[in-house]
Amino acid sequence: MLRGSAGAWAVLGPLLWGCGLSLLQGGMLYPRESRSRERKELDGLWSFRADFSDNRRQGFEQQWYRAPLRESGPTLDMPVPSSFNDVGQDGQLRSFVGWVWYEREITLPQRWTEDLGTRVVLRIGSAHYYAIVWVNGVHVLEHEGGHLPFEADISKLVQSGPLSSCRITIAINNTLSPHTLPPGTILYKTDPSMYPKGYFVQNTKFDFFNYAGLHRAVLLYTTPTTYIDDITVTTDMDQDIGLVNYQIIVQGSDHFQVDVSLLDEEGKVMAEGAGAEGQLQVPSAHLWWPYLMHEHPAYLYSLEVKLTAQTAVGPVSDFYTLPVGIRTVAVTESQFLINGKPFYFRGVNKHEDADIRGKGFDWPLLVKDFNLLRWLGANAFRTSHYPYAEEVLQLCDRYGIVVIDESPGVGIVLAESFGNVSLQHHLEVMEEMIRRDKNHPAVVMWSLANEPASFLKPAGYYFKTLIAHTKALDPSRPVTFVTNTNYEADLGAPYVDVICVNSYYSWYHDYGHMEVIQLQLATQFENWYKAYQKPMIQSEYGADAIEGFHEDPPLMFSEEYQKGLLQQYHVVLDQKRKEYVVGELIWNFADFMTNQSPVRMIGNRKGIFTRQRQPKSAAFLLRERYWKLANETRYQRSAVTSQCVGSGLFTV
Ligand code: BDP
Repeated sequence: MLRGSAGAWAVLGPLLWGCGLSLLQGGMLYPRESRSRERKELDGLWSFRADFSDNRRQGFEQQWYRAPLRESGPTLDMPVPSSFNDVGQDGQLRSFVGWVWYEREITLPQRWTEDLGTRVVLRIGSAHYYAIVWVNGVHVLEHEGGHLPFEADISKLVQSGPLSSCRITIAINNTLSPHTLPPGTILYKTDPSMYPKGYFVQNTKFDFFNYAGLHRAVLLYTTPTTYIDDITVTTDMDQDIGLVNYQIIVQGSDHFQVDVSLLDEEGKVMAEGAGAEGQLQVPSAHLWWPYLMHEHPAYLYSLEVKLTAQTAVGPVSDFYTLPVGIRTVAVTESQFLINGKPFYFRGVNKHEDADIRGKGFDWPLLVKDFNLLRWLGANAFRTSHYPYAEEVLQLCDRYGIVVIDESPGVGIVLAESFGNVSLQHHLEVMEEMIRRDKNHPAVVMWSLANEPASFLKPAGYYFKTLIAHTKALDPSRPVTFVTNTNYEADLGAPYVDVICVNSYYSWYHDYGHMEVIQLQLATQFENWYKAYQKPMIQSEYGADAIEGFHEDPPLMFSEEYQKGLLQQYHVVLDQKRKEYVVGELIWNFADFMTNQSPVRMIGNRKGIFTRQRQPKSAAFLLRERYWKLANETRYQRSAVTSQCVGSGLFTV
């Protein structure tokens, strides 16, 4: 039975989006250059200071934003994008909790400050966790949430008089509370015989280091004052005709014309339309297929949008080009379908994490990771446990790597984190996330959370509401959250489309006893399926291994144990994938940093690659498996070979 046909969603989608369901103002298109748009990247060295004062509020009390930061005290050079934690030699800064201050002075092109027909926007890709922004000492914006972009129109400020430079100050606080996403708590330790006055620590219930700072690009971009504010695209198929539904939001004028053209990869116009809303039809459409599922995966069209408007200052044009992949997604009782064909997630869980830069965006790392994914023969990953940089999703679109896009709802375990304040924030985060990521063909499912305490009483209402809202915002994609709760106790599971379960048999319990894995895993799948008849994904499984540690017979933390544990899982996955298991995502792609603890040896070592992206034995095992699976789920004309991975092409 089809739970929701892509066709019905495609019709409903634009209608619902048009109803103004969203609480958010404005779109969040990726800032691309075009004939009418320029960008100025502000990556590089910023001035930086952490506020070590007892109450962490000295920066506000002394108004550090009013004058250049160097005038209120010493500053450090801080690279952007990067976490601030690991670039220095100061242990106190590494574990700092509170407000840090970033500042950058820039010179603006003359036209930007003089042409009143130009709109200048400051865009911050992500600032973890709470950010306040000033331009030339004037407060322009605040944002909560460390993983999604936010922006402010600063035209008035930079066009208010003769001015060629502009000072941007950003104060960022990494403190987490029971109502933030992810949640956390501050614990004051008051025993004077053990701790100095005012001593506190930040506790979290998630297993990665709470890196902080300006993690993604900060930039300025321009548009005309009448501009394309948002584009929403959904796609469908009618026989071999690709249907591209589009809706365009324009700001700045009520008198405008919108023209759209859809170009193929050769730049040939395949369909044209006029008006802010409509449907384009592409005969003999090339579908967007996942990696290794087709001889030409990840086919992308370009939607060229042209806006023309009459304004007080004369005619204005704005241009924006959006990559579009035509594909459908649907879920049955036992299958996950992409373009009507069963899709099996052969993949990984990742983290945004690396030496020195922490969670700072880094192109070489990103390209390396995609080369490793394709070397593995993987076709999917989950953005555990927060939305990743937009550039990551762009590469997924280009390479056909399917994404389960996860919100920062990780570690929701306190009862108070299921209350209305938290729920309201989670609803807003889903809006921000869908607003940013809705047009990526690679994104096939939303994940709302990881391992919440979904057995707690308020969890039922929480997930029911959250899932309904997410589906109303985007009826075109299935919704899930990742659980480790017992199947009988889980109050959120009734509302998801796909059951995603994490389990660590023979690791966190029955340790050292790999012989119990098959029985326990088979029981897990059977119980869940009997209860829900929904497709299932093994969304995490794995074992720590320190590279170079060898023990045979296998002992925990050796490469042999990690490999052996995965092999036991694979036996059961091979049985159940013939029935209703639609995917397996290893925990984790690479080793990553965590808080210090007696069970973490410089971070979590469950990577099949080291933190420096070198393979452990398990990586070769998985590579063999994934290429074998790719050959089995043959939609292709003949076997694929791993040799073709270098070119990213698939040969027949
Ligand atoms: C899972 C969590 C993941 C952890 C993993 C582990 O979802 O974030 O890193 O356990 O303990 O329960 O390695």
